[in-house]
Amino acid sequence: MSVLMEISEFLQKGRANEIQEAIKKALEENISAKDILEQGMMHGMDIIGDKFSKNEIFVPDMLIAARAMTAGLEILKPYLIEQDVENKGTVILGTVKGDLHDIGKNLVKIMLEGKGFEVIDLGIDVPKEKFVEQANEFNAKIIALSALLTTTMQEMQEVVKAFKEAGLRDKVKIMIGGAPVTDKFREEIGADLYAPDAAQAANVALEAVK
Ligand code: B1M
Repeated sequence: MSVLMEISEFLQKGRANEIQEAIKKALEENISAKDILEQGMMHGMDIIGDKFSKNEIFVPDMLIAARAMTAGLEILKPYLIEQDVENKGTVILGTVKGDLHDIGKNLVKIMLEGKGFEVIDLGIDVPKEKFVEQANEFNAKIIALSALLTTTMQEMQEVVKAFKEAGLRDKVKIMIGGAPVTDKFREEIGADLYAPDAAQAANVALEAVK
């Protein structure tokens, strides 16, 4: 079995220590961090998602896979980040209220930091008021919202409204993303930026502050 398939398997089984060792092995074999992430870890996570949809596995299984993903990202993080980049400004990042998924958000954080943004990570289940308060306090240029559920993506519109009501809408760019989110949805709710994955999120953010 190739080392990338091993990584996918360890992720599905939630084997945090083994996945870290397999990632180190892949890096030694000069496999790029991007391939390890996409063809190893995210490949495994997609299989977990499919099995969950088919009722073949349950929430605790998703949870241990998520722990293995986080353990793997610890090893991979330095390889995803560009060195010596100049400060590009502050981003306030969080998963919206009602939503507990944070792996995609954490990847977005790594990629934004890699491009030189200072990222204030508010975590998961973040109420709209908190985004507004932190944007004000840190004079943020970009508000980055993640949602993984079709139910919680609606909360993104509430965040956009909250910035309007606080009189701060013109001061920030609001970027949205997450599996159910699309550019069409961005347009519908009046957000500014959309990116389908973490690497593109960093590029879109960079363009927006140029
Ligand atoms: Co949940 N879950 N989950 N889950 N979970 C999904 C999302 C689901 C698609 C699974 C399925 O049914 N196939 C489904 C959503 C269905 C829907 O709404 N359409 C689902 C469900 C139903 C649920 C619960 C309701 C289950 C239940 O309790 N019955 C529950 C909800 C809890 C809540 O949030 N209130 C729940 C819970 C959980 C766990 C807590 C167990 C766990 C999360 C643990 C954690 O995050 N620490 C979990 C997991 C692991 C998943 C799956 C399997 C994997 C998600 C993940 O981490 N993917 C997921 C199925 C799947 O995605 N295949 C599923 C890897 C990650 C790198 O990808 O987060 O998509 P992703 O991020 C991507 C892009 O989306 C993008 O960049 C990343 C890639 O580079 N991106 C952005 C993300 N944010 C961005 C922001 C941006 C730009 C891009 O700009 C700001």
